[in-house]
Amino acid sequence: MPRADRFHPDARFQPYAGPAGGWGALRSVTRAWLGSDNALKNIRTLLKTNQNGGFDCPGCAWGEAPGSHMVNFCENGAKAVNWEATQRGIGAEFFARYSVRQLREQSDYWLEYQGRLTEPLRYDAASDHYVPVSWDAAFALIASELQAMEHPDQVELYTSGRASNEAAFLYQLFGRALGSNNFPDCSNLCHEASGVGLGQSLGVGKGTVTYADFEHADAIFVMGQNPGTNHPRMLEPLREAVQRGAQVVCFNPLKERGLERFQHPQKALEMLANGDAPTHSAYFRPRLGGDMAALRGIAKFLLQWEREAQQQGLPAVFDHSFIAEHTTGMDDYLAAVDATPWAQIETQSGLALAEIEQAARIYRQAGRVIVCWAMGITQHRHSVATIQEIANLLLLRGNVGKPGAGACPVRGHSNVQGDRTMGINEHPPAALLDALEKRFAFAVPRQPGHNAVAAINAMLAGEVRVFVGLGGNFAQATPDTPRTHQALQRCALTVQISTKLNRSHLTTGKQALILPCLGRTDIDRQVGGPQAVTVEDSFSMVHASWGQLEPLSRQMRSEPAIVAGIAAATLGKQPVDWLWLVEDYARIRALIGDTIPGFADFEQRLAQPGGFYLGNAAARRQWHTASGRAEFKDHALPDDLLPEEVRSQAAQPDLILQTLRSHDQYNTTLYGLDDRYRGVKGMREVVFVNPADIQRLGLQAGQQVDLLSLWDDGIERRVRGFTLLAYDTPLGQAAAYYPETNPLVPLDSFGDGSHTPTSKFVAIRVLPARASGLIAQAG
Ligand SMILES: Nc1nc2c(c(=O)[nH]1)N[C@H]1C(S)=C(S)[C@@H](COP(=O)(O)OP(=O)(O)OC[C@H]3O[C@@H](n4cnc5c(=O)[nH]c(N)nc54)[C@H](O)[C@@H]3O)O[C@H]1N2
Ligand SMILES: Nc1nc2c(c(=O)[nH]1)N[C@H]1C(S)=C(S)[C@@H](COP(=O)(O)OP(=O)(O)OC[C@H]3O[C@@H](n4cnc5c(=O)[nH]c(N)nc54)[C@H](O)[C@@H]3O)O[C@H]1N2
Ligand SMILES: [Mo]
Repeated sequence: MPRADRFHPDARFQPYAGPAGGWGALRSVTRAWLGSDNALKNIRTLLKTNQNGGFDCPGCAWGEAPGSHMVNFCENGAKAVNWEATQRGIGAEFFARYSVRQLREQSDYWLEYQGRLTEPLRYDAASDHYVPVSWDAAFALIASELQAMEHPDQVELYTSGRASNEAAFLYQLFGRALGSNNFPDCSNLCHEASGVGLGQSLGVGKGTVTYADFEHADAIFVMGQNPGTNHPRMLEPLREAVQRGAQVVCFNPLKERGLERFQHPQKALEMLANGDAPTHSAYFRPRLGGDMAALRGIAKFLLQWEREAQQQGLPAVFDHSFIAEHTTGMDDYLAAVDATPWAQIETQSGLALAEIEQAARIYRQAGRVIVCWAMGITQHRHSVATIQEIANLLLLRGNVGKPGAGACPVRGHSNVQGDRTMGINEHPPAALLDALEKRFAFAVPRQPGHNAVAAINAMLAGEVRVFVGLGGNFAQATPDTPRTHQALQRCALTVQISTKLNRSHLTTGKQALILPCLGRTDIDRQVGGPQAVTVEDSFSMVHASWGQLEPLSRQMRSEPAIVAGIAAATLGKQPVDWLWLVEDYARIRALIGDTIPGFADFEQRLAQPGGFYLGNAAARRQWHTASGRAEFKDHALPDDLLPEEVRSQAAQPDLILQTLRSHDQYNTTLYGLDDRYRGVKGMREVVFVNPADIQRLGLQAGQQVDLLSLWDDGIERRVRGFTLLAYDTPLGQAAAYYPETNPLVPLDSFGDGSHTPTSKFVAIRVLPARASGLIAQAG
């Protein structure tokens, strides 16, 4: 039934008029569960989400308020849990019924909707069906393919950010014992630029704030992020901040409903009525990719005011004692600020100077400032430079390493940060490799490995024998979909360790395996009894997660057990007794304690309620940078946001397209076809365009169009039959959902220094589709 047809009978577009959702959304979710096959059990499950002794929500990586006793889940966390904790399962019978070719014809939504994967499966090319295989035979097949590699770098070990610390640690140890650092991961597609940018500027590749800092901030900048959908639990501290008079300042080309609500929360209005409301939060709508220019503009105002203050003998705008004691490079940076013309700032940011001045004033007036960001900042060519501009701005007023202030890249997957900490890193720090070598006595590979883009290129070049996906949906999450599919198909063996069926399972190498694993909600029983796993949130808090539900099938295995099974079949007991380790995960945690900084006495510290804080050097004003100081970085603004590869084309772009998430999806997992806050119902193949642009292009709202992306490599990149929706987005700046638009993102269009695909900046042409019908559009 829930096959996603292109034209759903109830497809419609009607700008959302009701009060911005927030917690009221819970009502609709409750209704949805009660109609689900699993409602009561799921409600019980949800009550345990994110609480001590319960499991970590498999939704986002936002952290928990310390000592909070409320029921901590949000609408979209509820959907994530409900999706995982389904009673429907698919095994041999399902795969006997459908060939892989038939499955490929189904939508991504339909594939996952079928339920949990319940038994290990091997692809039988002769019949084009998946058939049951024993775990031992599956492990033996992987081992024989790995042993047949001519070179250790013929393996790609992909990780998606739901993998636990324990699974990730074993996985990286296994890969390095094989001799490779090829660990492409979802971070490469996500917050890589934050890690690189902050690492160079502040000496830590993570955020410097904790939850408590939100309670002390005078201003919180939220840039390129849609928390109402993607981090709903963040709305609570944002609302609280506004209520106590702090400024919440948003930078987003779209008026995202969740952010608007916190712009004018009810209580702030009440306070206004009383006449003593201290706050007016602001919402700025830059061009796609315009944030660096906006930030530079803010710095330019600060510099101007600093000079005026000096001339007039007024209190300084900059925090000179902090700058003198802790930083280096400010003079070069200020020279770069001086050298940036106002006109360039204005055109590139898409903001009026008065708006930038307003933002600068808020920044200046706030004693303590947090800057948060997500994909609207990280998925651009100049993302590293933009993030370093955020760091520059924070440093100018000493907004790092004091309560209520700091940098807050808001992570995506619930344990993506932990996976990095555990060593899922194609560019591992030498200290990690040294520690592994010391503890395990084998020669650890020192050459850097492949990130996601490099992995696709290596597969395309036929250089990869085995691809393993520890979770995720590599085929759909990565750019240039047809090429990525071709890349996976060139492998001798593709292995997917997964909870649910997705297109990566249908994009097979010559041989392929599906290995069904337990999810966060499932009870994980090993020889030593039920096991907890651990995760790290965006605030560097590490805590345990205990599955609560009886697994749907006895054939599912835990991620650590699967990784250990592969490793034992391939390497025997080298360099550790893998199977012994997974009998009791405390044994894995002991190894983590021995090798990963911050994890000494791991097991004991886990017993602390709420887990423990890993610590953060920059938050203590210790700078693990090249210079030993926090470093101002003096990048010039990009000459032109349009890359040369687009400018060189004969045709010029009609629009710039960002690819983003609807309210009803978790990355490539679609929970439904609606996007409530944006007013879309029953469709996903839509493109949001400013009405004036629709007119300029001689098109009509509701019309079907093809989107064509421009890049200078002669490859045609096109998606067909998207519905044009007239939407309040800045002129020239369009939006459409990912993953449907990934065929438009060129593999070679990635961030400088981060290699993250530029998913928020795709130059496109819009052409009327041949078979063109109109979708009703109200309001
Ligand atoms: N329910 C749910 N939760 C999720 C996810 C999910 O898919 N569903 N995904 C998880 C993951 S892995 C991640 S990484 C996060 C993603 O969280 P977000 O980064 O919030 O996700 P996106 O939908 O990509 O939204 C990007 C936002 O940035 C804005 N934007 C785009 N380009 C620009 C720009 O150039 N400048 C500015 N200032 N803004 C811009 C867009 O308008 C949009 O509001 O969420 C995590 N949480
Ligand atoms: N165009 C465009 N592309 C993007 C983005 C964008 O904004 N625009 N965003 C990027 C970002 S930020 C990210 S993080 C990536 C996401 O990339 P991925 O992490 O690779 O993709 P997901 O869609 O999160 O993976 C979903 C699959 O994970 C499996 N799964 C779910 N839970 C578990 C579990 O507990 N264990 C295991 N082993 N498997 C599990 C299920 O089989 C499910 O089908 O996509 C990126 N791609
Ligand atoms: Mo992400």
